[in-house]
Amino acid sequence: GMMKPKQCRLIGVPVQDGAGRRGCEMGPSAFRTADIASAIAGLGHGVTDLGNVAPVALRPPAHGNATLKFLPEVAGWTAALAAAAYEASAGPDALPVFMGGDHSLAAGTLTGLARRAEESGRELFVLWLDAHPDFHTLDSSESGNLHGVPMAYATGRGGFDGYFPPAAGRIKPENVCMMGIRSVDPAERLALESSGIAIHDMRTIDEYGIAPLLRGFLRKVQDAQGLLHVSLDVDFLDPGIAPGVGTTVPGGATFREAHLVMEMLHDTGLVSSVDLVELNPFLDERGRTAILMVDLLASLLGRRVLDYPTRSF
Ligand code: 6HN
Ligand code: MN
Ligand code: MN
Ligand code: MN
Repeated sequence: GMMKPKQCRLIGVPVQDGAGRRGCEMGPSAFRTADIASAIAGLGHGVTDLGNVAPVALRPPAHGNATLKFLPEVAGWTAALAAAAYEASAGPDALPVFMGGDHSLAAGTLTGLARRAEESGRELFVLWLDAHPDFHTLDSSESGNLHGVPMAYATGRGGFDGYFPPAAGRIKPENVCMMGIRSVDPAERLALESSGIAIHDMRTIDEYGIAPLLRGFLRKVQDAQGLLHVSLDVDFLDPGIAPGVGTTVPGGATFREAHLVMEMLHDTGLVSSVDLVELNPFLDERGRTAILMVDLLASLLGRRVLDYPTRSF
């Protein structure tokens, strides 16, 4: 049923080294400027701003893929974030919200949350809302931008040992559902085919509608009484409504599709943590993308237009 009052914990992650363009380090400031804390508190949830995470210093060896950028820095963020995510997810009502920062931060949050889930005897599920699957290994990345690898790392694909920290916990690929996908590199496509990850690309969403596809996944999470992490990349949204991101891809989710996903998530009461990633305030227009992301989080946390009777999904 519906989401109960949560203890929301805001965690700023000013990482931009994983993205191809500078600016995501300003993301946490933009979310605070858009008054994310008041939006949450106004819905009856507790909210504590834990401030920003800082990376630890790691010195992995040089990697054979010479295109990789900022490998030591992203590895250091991953170690710090796995610990931060594990800590911030303690307690039955905890709902950490990681304010990015580029999507490389999910290497840390997913693995730290997976460790928490393992210790509490629950399955961790992941709803990945993104134009991209971010399923490259360190070897297969062509751009060298490490925001393209977190899902591969968190699901235990090979080649990270000795470069990234040992994963704190692992996500089962069968527990991952991706929606909004419309830009996939050849190496990712090949690896996804045999991965067990459920992928609802934009073509499938256009054809079947986003609600039935999401409902199928949420039933699975509910049947397992799982924990549910939502990783929301700004580029899940159509660039026409969300210009503040470095990796725009045409044909993204509409305003109502995105809100509907959040409203349905609220009605399940299953969400236990959220990443808000890839916001680049340097590319935004008068804060509109930051405000939209905060409004989407508000829908996930119970904002509604009318006081409907509780809906099952
Ligand atoms: N993101 N597949 C592309 C690359 O550079 O590896 C795009 C990655 C986008 C990353 O969406 O967070
Ligand atoms: Mn992404
Ligand atoms: Mn993306
Ligand atoms: Mn690529």
